[in-house]
Amino acid sequence: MSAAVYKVPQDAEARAKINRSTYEQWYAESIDNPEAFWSEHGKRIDWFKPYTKVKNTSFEGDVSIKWFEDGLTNVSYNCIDRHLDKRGDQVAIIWEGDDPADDKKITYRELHDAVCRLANVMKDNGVKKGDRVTIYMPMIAEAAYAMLACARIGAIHSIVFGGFSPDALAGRIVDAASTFIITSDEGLRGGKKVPLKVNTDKAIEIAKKQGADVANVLVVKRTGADVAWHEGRDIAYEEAVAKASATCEPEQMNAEDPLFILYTSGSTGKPKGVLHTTGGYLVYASMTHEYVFDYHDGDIYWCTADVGWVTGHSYIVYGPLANGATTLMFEGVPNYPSPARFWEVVDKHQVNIFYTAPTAIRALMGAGNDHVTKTSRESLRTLGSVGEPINPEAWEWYYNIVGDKRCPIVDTWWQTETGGILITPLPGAIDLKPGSATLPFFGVKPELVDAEGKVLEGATDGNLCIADSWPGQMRTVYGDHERFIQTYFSAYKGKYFTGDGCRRDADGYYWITGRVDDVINVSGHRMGTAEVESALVAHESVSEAAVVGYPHDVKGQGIYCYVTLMGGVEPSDELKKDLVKHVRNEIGPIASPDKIQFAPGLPKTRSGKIMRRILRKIAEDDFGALGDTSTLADPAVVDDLIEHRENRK
Ligand code: 6R9
Repeated sequence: MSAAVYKVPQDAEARAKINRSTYEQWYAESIDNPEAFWSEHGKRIDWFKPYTKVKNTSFEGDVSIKWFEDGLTNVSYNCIDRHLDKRGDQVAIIWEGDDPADDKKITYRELHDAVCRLANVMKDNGVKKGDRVTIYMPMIAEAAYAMLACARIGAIHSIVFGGFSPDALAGRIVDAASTFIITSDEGLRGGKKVPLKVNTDKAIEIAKKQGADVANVLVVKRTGADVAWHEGRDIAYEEAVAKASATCEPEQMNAEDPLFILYTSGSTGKPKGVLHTTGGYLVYASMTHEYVFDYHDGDIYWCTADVGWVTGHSYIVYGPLANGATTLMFEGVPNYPSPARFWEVVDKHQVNIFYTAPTAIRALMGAGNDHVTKTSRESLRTLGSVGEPINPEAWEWYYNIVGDKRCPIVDTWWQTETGGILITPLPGAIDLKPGSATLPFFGVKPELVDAEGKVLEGATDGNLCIADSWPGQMRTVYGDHERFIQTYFSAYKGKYFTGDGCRRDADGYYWITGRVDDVINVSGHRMGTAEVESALVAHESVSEAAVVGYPHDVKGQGIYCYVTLMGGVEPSDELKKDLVKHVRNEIGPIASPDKIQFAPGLPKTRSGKIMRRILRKIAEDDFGALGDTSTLADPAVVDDLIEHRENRK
């Protein structure tokens, strides 16, 4: 842990919308009187019918979360229409292609045109308010059009990351009972093509067997690849939008009408459909975007995430556009054509605010400083980090080399479930400590609790809970409210449990230490160990599997798999390769196992529970501290696992 403190730079403070005393005053108000605080800040978005009720939330019993519940609004209207008078000709989206020669700028007026046309194409094909639309797209502007078009007509979008396999896509289509899919012929990342339409066709076949009924697939041309065409089902985007009307009135949505579903991994079972609603989500996404990045009118803002993750939803599309910002959408990867790409794009588009993930920072740090220092980066003012704990070395490099010691780093802690940033510095208000997400945002009440649920005070370690609701919070697990209650509100009565461990220091700063459940974080992507295990046991040669994370220099955590083979199957390197391929096919490349160890047996308690604590220690090559193994059914298996460990230092 780093002891260094970086004071708020004077010019950052002078420029900032929120300084330290405003932060303290607003924070106190937001906790002492959330009704009054959010009643005021709810007005930052436009309402067709203003709300009279502000907060109606309970973390007990059936758990019910409602914000601004009698207000009527529309997210697409707030992200586009309301800006047209003042900023019709301002650039809304700068699109930077995978190929550095490929870019384009879309003004708010052009965005309005594109979104209305697409909304009409959906309507003309029978998509109605409340229907679920699956979006499986590369990082092209049409992905943002698709989100906003859904929001405009009240359809609920479910974006599936373009790196997911047909199986993973099928599962999400089935769970959401989507009837309409938007995809593209192919994606393009780092010069490589991603067969999105081929995957979609496969996914629909799989989903059909599980009862899904997909009526239409709207296909955007990206690479122009020759793709199979299903007459009557598939629709060519370019032809359809050219014919469609460019006028589409935004649907009047209740604040609590669903906006989107986004699937995320938990410690058990299938990925959960995290459901976010309309009013509270947009208020929270836009407010955090403005204050956390100290966004000012005219700034060029770039978040490098993919729209397939929540960061892309809240901080590429909804937050920035609600604020009338210019948001940059990047199709490519950090190291293509070279590790200088990010900084070249920063210079090319004069980016002021840059938001990325620690895994990218670590990878670029490894590529050497020259790629950075040969660029100017003078436009940069604020840097951001999200997705996993940032180690102090990477933080210092980001601060000193990328930001030339000028730019505050906002290390933003949040989750798919939280809709927006919960713990973070504000660049003009909060002194920084490398590796700490620092202090809570307005309205957020963190609590550290011990295993028994006792609330711990002062400087301490504990499980991170949030004691009361904030407007951006998820409302339910789509189609399974009981699972919502069980997952987030059953461990500690009356509190939202985040699944993260955390330390609070003597200054009240929060330091997220990582997940305390069976979720691992690989390059900022959340993965349930159970998902990888179920992919492994689906292989004909595998009888049992246990998966744990281990520290990885670039990815943050790597995936370590213990695999027990079926009787008669011989272990081999070939089989290992086949298992890696198999997991990639089942879930996607982001779930590729880093290490596979064949294990004749797994350490289990007498009641049959796998002791993951032990497996984690062995994967970390730290078996000197295995702790109590006396409850194991067969302690001898541990010796074999240690002897054949893959991570020998
Ligand atoms: C936004 C996002 C959520 C999990 C979360 C935590 C980890 C995210 C972090 C961080 C330390 C940060 N996490 N940001 N850990 N410092 N600044 O990443 O959502 O994909 O749902 O992941 O990521 O463990 O619980 P999601």
